[in-house]
Amino acid sequence: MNKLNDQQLMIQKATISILFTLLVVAGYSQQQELKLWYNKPAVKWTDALPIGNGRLGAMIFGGLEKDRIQFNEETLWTGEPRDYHRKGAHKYLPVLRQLVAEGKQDEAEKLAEEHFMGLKSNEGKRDEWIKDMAALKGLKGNPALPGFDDSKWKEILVPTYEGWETVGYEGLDGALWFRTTFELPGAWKGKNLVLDLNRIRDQDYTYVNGKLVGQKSGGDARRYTIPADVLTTGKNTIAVQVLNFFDKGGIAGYKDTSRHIGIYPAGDEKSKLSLVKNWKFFVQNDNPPPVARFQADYQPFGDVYLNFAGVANATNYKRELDLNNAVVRTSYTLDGVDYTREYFASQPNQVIVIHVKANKAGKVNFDALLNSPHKLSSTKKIDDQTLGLNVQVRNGALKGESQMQVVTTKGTARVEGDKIVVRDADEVTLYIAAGTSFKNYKSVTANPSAIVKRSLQTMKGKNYEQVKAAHTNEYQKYFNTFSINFGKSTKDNIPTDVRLQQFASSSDPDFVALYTQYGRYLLISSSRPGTRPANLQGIWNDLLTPPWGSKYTTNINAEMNYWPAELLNLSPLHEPFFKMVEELAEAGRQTAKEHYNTKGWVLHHNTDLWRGTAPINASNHGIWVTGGAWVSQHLWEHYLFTQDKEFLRNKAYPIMKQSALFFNDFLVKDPKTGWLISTPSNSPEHGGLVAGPTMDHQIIRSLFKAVAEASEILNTDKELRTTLAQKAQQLAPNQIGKHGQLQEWLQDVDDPNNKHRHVSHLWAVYPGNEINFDANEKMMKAARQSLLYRGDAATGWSLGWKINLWARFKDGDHAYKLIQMLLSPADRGGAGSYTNLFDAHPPFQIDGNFGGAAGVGELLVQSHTQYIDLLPALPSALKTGEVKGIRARGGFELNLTWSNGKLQHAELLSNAGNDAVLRYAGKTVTFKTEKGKTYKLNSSLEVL
Ligand code: FUC
Repeated sequence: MNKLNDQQLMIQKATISILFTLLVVAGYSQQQELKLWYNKPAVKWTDALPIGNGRLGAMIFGGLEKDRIQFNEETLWTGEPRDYHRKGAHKYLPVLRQLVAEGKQDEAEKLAEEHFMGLKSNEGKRDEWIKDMAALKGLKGNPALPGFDDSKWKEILVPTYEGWETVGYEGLDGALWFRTTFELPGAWKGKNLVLDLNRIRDQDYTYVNGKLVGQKSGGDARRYTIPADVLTTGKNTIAVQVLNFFDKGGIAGYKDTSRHIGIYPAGDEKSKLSLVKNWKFFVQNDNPPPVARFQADYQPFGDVYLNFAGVANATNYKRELDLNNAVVRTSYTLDGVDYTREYFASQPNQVIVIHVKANKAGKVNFDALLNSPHKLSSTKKIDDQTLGLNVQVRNGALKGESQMQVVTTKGTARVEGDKIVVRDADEVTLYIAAGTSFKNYKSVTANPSAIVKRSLQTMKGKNYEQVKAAHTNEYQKYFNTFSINFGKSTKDNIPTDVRLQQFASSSDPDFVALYTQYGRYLLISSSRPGTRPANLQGIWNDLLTPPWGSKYTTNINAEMNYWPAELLNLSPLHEPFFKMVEELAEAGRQTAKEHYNTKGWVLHHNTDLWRGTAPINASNHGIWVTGGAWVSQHLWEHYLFTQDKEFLRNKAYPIMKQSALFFNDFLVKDPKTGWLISTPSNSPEHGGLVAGPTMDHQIIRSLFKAVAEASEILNTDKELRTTLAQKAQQLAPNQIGKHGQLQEWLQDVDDPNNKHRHVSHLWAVYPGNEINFDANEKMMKAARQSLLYRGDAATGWSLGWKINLWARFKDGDHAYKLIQMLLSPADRGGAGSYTNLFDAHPPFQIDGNFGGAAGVGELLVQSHTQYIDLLPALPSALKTGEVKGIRARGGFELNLTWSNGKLQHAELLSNAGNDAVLRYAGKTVTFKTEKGKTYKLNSSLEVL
């Protein structure tokens, strides 16, 4: 073969390979299945599939005989509008600063605990209630006594390791009695015994044969001595009065369930007689006084149950969530008839829709119930086709109302008692509307009935197909702005739960694409313009006392929820977050004034529906001052991506400026170094109350820089610009410590073996941009070293953060390893993903879904320096693929295709007409762009 032929051959090969890539890629776009699917119904809540329209959310179980649709409305929370700040707390600021400067952390935290934390809600009259319970109020007879007749009491298996809530008593707090008996072994006669119940939530009075043998409150072990003279030959009676004020209740036994509660002779635990068995129990009082709380909890609203009779022998069962149209479907075959149920949450009509049909006439039969876990709730008939549900939260001001309306084709559907009875129909549609009395964070005067009526009215004259088409159109407006493919999947035919189990050990790049799109789906479903932003669980919560209140944690989690918004082309969905920031900026003024005596506004590490901004929980982590600055950064990022100057002028800048004004007043000079520092504060949830955590300075520097830049763009506040620029210079810099690490604190005290989940001092790598390979390679390497010390294993959101960090460190393979960890089954108890691909902290917390999705985007395009980097951290596992609609700062949108790890083709849409600076594989091109124009580039970055 001569040279020319060789070249020709190469060109031919290259052309074939490009054509092949284009064909394959074009093929993916059409065929891409974007479904989560299963061949069995959900058992656990985290098996169920989520739907949502930003305001209403629901989890679909798809049970054959009993289908459950657990739903939420985003404004149903405990609590009420109130002041959260502590008046005059700032008087303690100088002494707190002094104490942390002197390294007297314990003293500082103790003082802060007493005088510097925000205010809790009012505590009820606990002592009075306890006295009443002790006086056996509401009881006939005394259950402590052996002769008491408990024959009418119910039974419960004791212990309930995770609280009695988990065995059918959700929402139950109060005073309960538990009774059981045991036979005294002959050999134990005359001996003192030990009754070991270990953990009881919250307080107990424990009796043996009517004699009080112990009482305790809190988490201490219950190991009570029973004097020999209390015991009798034969049968002995144990009676425990348990008082539970809030959250999990009951005799909880041992966390390690292989250890048993029981009774044994003192000093001889080995011969313990197990008391793990059914005990008798009785609710003496289920209305304990309210518990004082720093912030409120997001609440479940209700449940729809659909009961289908005689379906146990169904075949072909399948349930699925189709991300392309945001519809969940359950299908099965029975006696030759195909049945389908479809469920979606419509934004245009503000209802949850359930549609049941069969492919033969008159075959749809079921009963539909509407109820709620709230104690104060009731179901009633509204009219022949409509059931109504009223709820009132305990410990709060809000009321909610819901209605479920039925529409049938043929057959009958009527309200009978507390259910809708459907018989012999061809097709049935249920519309569920809900609203609450929440008007805004200062008022609870909205009218839930009016909201419900309005929703139901929008459907008048429309059939199911029309409602569904309107839903799909509206949803796809967001969803279709972006697509991602990593090659045709060979795993579409495997149920998602099995695919999840296999992911880490198999090659399934398409699963990463599905996961990324699922992240976008979850954001669309929990955060539509005009709604509240996604909270710790998005919009999905079935618990009255959810983990961390299912609120907004602002030292990482709330922000992480919005990491995909700009990058993955869902910019309009950032709006609810901005609205919250606007409200926080308002509420946080008071907190700034009362706690710090400064101008501007401050937000600490949590907020809730009522926009609490003061420090909560405990002084060792609740006093962290840069929440406001971090959430403000999102406004600036929105501007960077969209180049929307009106937004910058009217929305973003005023809030960013006020946040900067807070820090302008707040920062103090460190006597030792002369730097400006943030004190007192905390490196989120790590290391207690300190002076000058690195993260704070990174965030504040970034804010000052953004405000200065924005003021220049808007041509305003020249003086402030100069001040902030100067102060940014004086702020304590990032420092490299003795282990080659980026220091987390002012002092070089990092422990390289520390595996804490928060990686706060890496903020300037991601989501910030101060530390990067272009600007400061040495510091970037130190940051990388810090991350290596922290290790890979982490909670769900921490994995999500680390994926983004490894992307910024341009190490796609390391990022991919963490993607595999995030996409590993969590049902074994660790971090990862549940069956429905919800992120597991554990427990469920949605931030990891969003952090993970953003991280995948960050592997493909980065724009946080002056360059738009194409495929900056492509993992070898994702070596062929295509992304469309991914966005870059400067107002750009990109489509990229790559094959065998090499860029093949790029398209750049310029939305703002800025100059484009693209970089790929060490090569940079710069060119002018025109607004609205698309530029095509080849694999060598030549504009075609
Ligand atoms: C922060 C984290 C926890 C959890 C909570 C909601 O406090 O440190 O891990 O994610 O938020």
